[in-house]
Amino acid sequence: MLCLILKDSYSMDATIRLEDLGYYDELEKFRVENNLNSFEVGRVIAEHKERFIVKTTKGEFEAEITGNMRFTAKGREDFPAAGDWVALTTYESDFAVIHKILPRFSIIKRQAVGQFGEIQIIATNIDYAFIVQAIDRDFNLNRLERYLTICNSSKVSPIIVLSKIDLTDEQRISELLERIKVRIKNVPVIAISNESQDGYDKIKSTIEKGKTYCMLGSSGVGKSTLVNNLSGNDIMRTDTISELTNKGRHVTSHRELIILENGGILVDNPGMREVGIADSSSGLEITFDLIFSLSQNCKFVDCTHTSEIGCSVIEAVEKGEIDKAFYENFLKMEREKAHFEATVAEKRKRDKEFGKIMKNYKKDINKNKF
Ligand SMILES: Nc1nc2c(ncn2[C@@H]2O[C@H](COP(=O)(O)OP(=O)(O)OP(=O)(O)O)[C@@H](O)[C@H]2O)c(=O)[nH]1
Ligand SMILES: [Mg+2]
Ligand SMILES: [Zn+2]
Repeated sequence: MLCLILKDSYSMDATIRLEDLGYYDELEKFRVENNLNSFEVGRVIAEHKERFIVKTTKGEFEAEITGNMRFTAKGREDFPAAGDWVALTTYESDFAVIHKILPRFSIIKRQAVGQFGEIQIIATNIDYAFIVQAIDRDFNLNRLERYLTICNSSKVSPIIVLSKIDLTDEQRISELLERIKVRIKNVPVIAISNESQDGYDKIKSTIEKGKTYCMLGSSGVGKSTLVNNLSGNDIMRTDTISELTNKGRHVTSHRELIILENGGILVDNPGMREVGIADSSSGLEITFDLIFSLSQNCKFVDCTHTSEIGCSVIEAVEKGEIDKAFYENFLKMEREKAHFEATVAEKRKRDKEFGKIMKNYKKDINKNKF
């Protein structure tokens, strides 16, 4: 298993408390009510192919899940993920067995790349997500709205970070900030440079003790550099290091969690190339609330806002009241969501039918026994 040894700002101080990792009252209540007293509690700080690193008050443990957990799992969500609180048994050899995942208050997920209809968990129990986009070729409002939607469907508050501002001038920065403002309302935007550390004060002042933040964004936008600089330790490997070793780009390959000196908790993530929508909840409604509130006035209740007469959304686009690209991105993501939901429903139906066949088959076998 590939794994980094994680140091945190508490470094050699072994007296870490669960609260420092973000533990809160309801979890403790759940633990007591569910008779989990014989287990320890820890937080998953990294995962790689069903192996996990769990941090507890005693240190870090490499962990596996119980066979029972594996066999009863119905899908990806039944496996631990970075950010999860788990009940576990630890062994002296730094090894542990995870018995149960404690309730999650948020799950950031997307469509698994190359496996349509499947989901991938990015992180759990996240309070805020820093959506990092660089001012260079990476800048893309459609993609920004995708990230917002995955945050909005999972009760995670987004904060947009515009990075690498040292590579351009004031005028271009204001222009980009203005373009974000036209399409995205009510989401804080912080412009930063990891080189000059401009904007760092603002980032630092938004980070609260005991809250968990995750880094989302494409590869190479500066997520790990930001995490490293904020933590004061060189924990996450970034590109500059790999240039020194001349072995190609060192990208983040798995999810990691660290604690800052001010008590904030950060989860770094590998860059994502695709941000497929994988949720049927209200994510799109929040991201595109302007469109959803206009649609109340559409002539038809089932208006698709594509060609109908009396569509308030189309009217608003024609009058220039809503941005055309914003509207087009909405339609695209709506279609994608519908397609994803249909695929999931189809898959469920197939699984159910297969289950029935197996049941009948077992019955037949049993009948023939007598
Ligand atoms: N000029 C400039 N370069 C930056 C800035 N932030 C990061 N970089 C450089 O961009 C490259 C990628 O940075 P990383 O922090 O590894 O990017 P990442 O987002 O973690 O990438 P993945 O781990 O692949 O997702 C490195 O060479 C950094 O030195 C910045 O604000 N300005
Ligand atoms: Mg990285
Ligand atoms: Zn309409």
